[in-house]
Amino acid sequence: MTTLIPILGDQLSPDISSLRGADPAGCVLLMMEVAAEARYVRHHRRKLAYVLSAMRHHALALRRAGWTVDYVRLDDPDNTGSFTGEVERAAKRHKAKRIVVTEAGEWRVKEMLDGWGALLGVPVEVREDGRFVASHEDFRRWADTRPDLVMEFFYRDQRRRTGLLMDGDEPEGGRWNYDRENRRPGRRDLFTPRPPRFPADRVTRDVIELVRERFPDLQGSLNDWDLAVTRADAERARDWFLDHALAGFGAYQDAMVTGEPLLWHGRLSGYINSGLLDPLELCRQVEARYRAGCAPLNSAEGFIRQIIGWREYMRGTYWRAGPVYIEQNYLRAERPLPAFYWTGATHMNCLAQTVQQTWALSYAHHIQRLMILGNFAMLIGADPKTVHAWYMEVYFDAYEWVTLPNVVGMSQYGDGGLLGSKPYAASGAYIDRMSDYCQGCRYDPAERVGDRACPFNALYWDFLDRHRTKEAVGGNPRLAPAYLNWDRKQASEREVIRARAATLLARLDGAAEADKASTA
Ligand code: FAD
Ligand code: DLZ
Ligand code: SF4
Repeated sequence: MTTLIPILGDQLSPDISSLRGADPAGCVLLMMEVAAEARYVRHHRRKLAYVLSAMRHHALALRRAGWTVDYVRLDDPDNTGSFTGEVERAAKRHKAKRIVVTEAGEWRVKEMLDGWGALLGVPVEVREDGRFVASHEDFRRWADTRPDLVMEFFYRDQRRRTGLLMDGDEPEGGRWNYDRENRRPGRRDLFTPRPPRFPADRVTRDVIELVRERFPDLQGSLNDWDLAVTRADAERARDWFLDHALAGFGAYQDAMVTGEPLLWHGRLSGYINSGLLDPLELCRQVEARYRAGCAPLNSAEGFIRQIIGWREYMRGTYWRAGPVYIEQNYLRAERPLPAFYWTGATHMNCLAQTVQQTWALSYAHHIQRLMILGNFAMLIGADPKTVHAWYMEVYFDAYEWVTLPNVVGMSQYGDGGLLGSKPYAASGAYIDRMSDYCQGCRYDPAERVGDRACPFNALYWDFLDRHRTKEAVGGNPRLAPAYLNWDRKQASEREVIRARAATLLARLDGAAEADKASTA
């Protein structure tokens, strides 16, 4: 009796739940490269090549481990182009009596999996993904007992659940959170560690060629390949992070420096989300470095909070909020994203740098995503769904369960504060403090009005003014000091700021109209 076990492209873990208890003699593992997944967003070509190469390498590793793997390539002439079509074909090919699969990472694919039983007439067992500390039930139980879903309290439960950085019942060092110590600004003269590079092997070179040929309409650099695509290389990237970057991770977590995409970040998110690295094991290794005196507590705690706190909180929120979450638009924002999000052609240096880096590497770190790209999109009133689609396109770690709450919730405040306690809106002063971008910019972060004034400034004040009547903004106690500052300005100054913002927004709308006309 053959059991068919589909392994999806983000399930590249040897101990994925669908394999638990399986007997290699009675199972066929199915891996499918399908056009529908390659096309459901306009993926960055590097992301596409990363996913396909990691899948091919994982299939080789599974075969070496004794599994029978039926691997369907994108260019297989009989490939139907969808998960369901390929599972149907494989079920017939192998006369499958049963299908076992680990749950999908997004609503869209969950619906497919839920339909397989009825379609194929064989029992389908969908197993929970065990690669998270909190199960769906754990998160639901936590959330159902809370009036508001504050991440910090979820995180503390996760620390207790895992025992990470605990001293008995108390947090290591006496505090749960060392974020206050994690705000050192970026400077050009920092001696940053050099990240490892993983040149393309034969499998990756084939995939790069395939992506170039099959997806000429997609954009994103495939040059200077540097991503890990095997578990062994992902572990090398992890070891580099632990040995060279973790110690500085905390202090410089929010810093941004021209030409330094990683600084002390690990760029491990893509490997974790694909299944090449185990998040809990990684956290235990981080804790061990702290306990061995190789990393300060603010770094270890900061990193562990991102993984067992933010990452799991995002996932819990995604599944709890339901498929309607993508429609949330509390601020009623409707603008398209400016074309420079695809080209980097803007005089705003912070945006030009982060957009160009994104299209070169398929990577940007958290503060670039949140406080440059996301902040600007929110200030101009970009439609959160469109913004989400852009983030899904560009980053090699993007999967809806994690991208959607980060974009629509955290970054665009589309859920009106379900997930974050205030909109992450900031003026040029913040970017100037945390980065060196303003030094190379034609605009001045200290000016609010006039042609040389940093656009973030007028847009920031205008954003607050525009949304004042919305309870979760105007009535938000965390924004009270900002509104106090706004109210203290002379009425005439407020008018000039509003006019400057209106000019900037009209210029964006004009550029969008011109784009539309030229492509019509
Ligand atoms: P580091 O700073 O070195 O490490 C921290 C690790 O913690 C990451 O590897 C990641 O696994 C985890 N982490 C940190 N913050 C978050 C968070 N908010 N949500 C989930 N995990 C977190 N992360 C994704 O994995 N995929 C996405 O598509 C994604 N989209 C984002 C969109 C926006 C608008 C924002 C603000 C954040 C997004 N993030 C996303 C979270 C975070 O920015 C990335 O995980 C991080 O930048 C990855 O780089 P790194 O591995 O070098 O991070
Ligand atoms: C992102 C992606 C892409 C581009 N291609 C494939 C693919 O061809 N085959 C596959 O199994 N997975 C792919 N993925 C990852 C899936 O989109 C991801 O596994 C689903 O969204 C389920 O969460
Ligand atoms: Fe960005 Fe303004 Fe600084 Fe220019 S001056 S880099 S637009 S924050």
